Amino acid sequence: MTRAGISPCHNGNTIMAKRPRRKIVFFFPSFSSSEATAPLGLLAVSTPLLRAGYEICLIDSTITPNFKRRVLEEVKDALCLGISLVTGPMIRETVEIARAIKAWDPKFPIILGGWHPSLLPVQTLAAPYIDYIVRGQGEDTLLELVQHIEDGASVDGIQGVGYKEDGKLRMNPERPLRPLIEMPPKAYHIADFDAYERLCGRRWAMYTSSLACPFNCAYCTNGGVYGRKWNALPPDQFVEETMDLTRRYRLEMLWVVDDNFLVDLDRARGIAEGLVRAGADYTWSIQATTNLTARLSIEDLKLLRRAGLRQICQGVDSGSPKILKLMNKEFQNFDSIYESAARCLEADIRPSFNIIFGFPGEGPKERRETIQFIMDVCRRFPGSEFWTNIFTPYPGSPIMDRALELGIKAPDSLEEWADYFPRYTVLPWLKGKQHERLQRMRDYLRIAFDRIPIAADTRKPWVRKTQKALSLPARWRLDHDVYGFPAELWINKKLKQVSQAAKPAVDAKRLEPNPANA
Ligand code: B12
Ligand code: SF4
Repeated sequence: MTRAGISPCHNGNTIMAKRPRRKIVFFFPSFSSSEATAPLGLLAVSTPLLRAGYEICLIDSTITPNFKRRVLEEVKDALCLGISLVTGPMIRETVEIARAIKAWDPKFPIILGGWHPSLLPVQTLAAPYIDYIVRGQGEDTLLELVQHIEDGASVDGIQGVGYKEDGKLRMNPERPLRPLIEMPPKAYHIADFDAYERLCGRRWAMYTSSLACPFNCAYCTNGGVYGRKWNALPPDQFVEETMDLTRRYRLEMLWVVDDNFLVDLDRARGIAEGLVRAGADYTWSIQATTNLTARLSIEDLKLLRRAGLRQICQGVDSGSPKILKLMNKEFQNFDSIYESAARCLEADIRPSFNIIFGFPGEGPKERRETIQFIMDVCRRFPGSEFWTNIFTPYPGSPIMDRALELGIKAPDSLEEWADYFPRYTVLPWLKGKQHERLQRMRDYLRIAFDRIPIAADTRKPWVRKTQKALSLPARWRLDHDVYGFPAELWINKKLKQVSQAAKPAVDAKRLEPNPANA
């Protein structure tokens, strides 16, 4: 049986849909992480389709070992396949699935949506195995597109759609952005939270409460898709929806993936007050800029803590004033970073900072400044955590043209973008010995100070203790800028090998429906 008419994925040998071709199959390619949960973009575009009477079958390759066979089975009685992807490794499985489907039926419609097709629509559509791309918000666009495909009608004029006609690529005009408050709730009920929990060790979900960000950091692609006009859900809706969501699916945690949750401080306070009143018993984390976090008083932060907030992820990005300027991050000063760390910790909220190494203009001097800054924050404010990345330039970001001038080669086809990240963490201006040295610094930073990932900590106590002991020589090395003969890294690698938890074999298809989902 279908779950209340929701999931028409074939269950054993039973073929669900009697009406021909009213089923849409969605595929979510793996982003190679065990910190997996339901793909929000696909849950968002599902609601209008479900409301219009379509059936949805969602296949997430991260929780479905035989995903290719499953997709090929499910498309047999479906109208079309939709895939959601960002630039990088997700493209590999996208291409694999699309090619396999075209080998089975060259006419079966394949639609790509999400960040990569939104930022590079023409090149994505040019792939011979792709029929349609959707740019930007997909809720309204996909519904219209699917209805036209079903009717065999021309899709000319459907805003946000790119398509092929007589071998030519056609791009319809963009669809104006709609504020989040006008969007329907996401179809969380089609997600298999049991399977995600088995993989990740924690039961959690993502939630969006605002769109866009008023800032314009040079490496960020958000402006190109969501613009700069921040808009948000009111506190009541946040409280009501998240209470319902966490209770219905027994979630222990929500990651609010808004680009900048704290733009409106009164809204944040309203949400916290509402959650406290409602007796919320889940924890949550947010993303926000340090300047806005530093605007919160200690009372505000304590209120948010009582409401379940446990972590504020903040893009510090560099410890060098010169690099922050090049990144267009003059809105953030160093005082605000220290203030934010101090106050968050006082309120027992984890300040979680991101760093981007290798931004154009960064040399050994600026890298050293950043390392010293990280060490200083972690020592003065124990409990602060830093996550580091190496810069990858993305199309659609303000820095992309400069990166091309500096020797980055943008791929010419969809499939070549699959290797773009992480290949382009080795940059024309950061390669060879310099790159190796940076990777070593990052490895030492990882063991020098504790960080708490989303996935459950499966390390044995003795592994944890030994890793803790390694943090002391790691800090010494970072202080003295000495990375030769990295014995601690070698020991740590061995420790990781012995403590690696076996990945559970999860096949969503074989799972019993969760009564909470019905
Ligand atoms: C959550 C998140 C993650 C999570 C994903 C967790 C998960 N379980 O899905 C994690 C941490 C794994 C992650 C990783 C990375 N991420 Co990320 N991530 C995000 C974030 C914050 C939210 C995504 C989200 O769910 N949004 C909410 C949904 C509702 O919105 P949406 O995805 O935009 O979907 C809408 C449309 O795009 C469209 N749509 C989406 N899918 C589809 C499908 C179809 C068929 C259709 C028609 C339409 C459609 O309709 C939806 C509703 O309107 C975004 C930033 C953002 N503002 O969105 C960055 C973002 C997507 N990530 C980004 C990047 C760069 C990365 C990393 C490369 C970072 C890194 N250096 O490691 C990795 C890549 C991982 C990999 N191996 O491929 C970039 C993508 C840029 C690009 N060119 O693709 C973004 C935009 C951040 C940024 N500002 O630069 N990420
Ligand atoms: S603050 Fe974050 S979301 Fe806003 S522009 Fe900068 S990187 Fe992008």
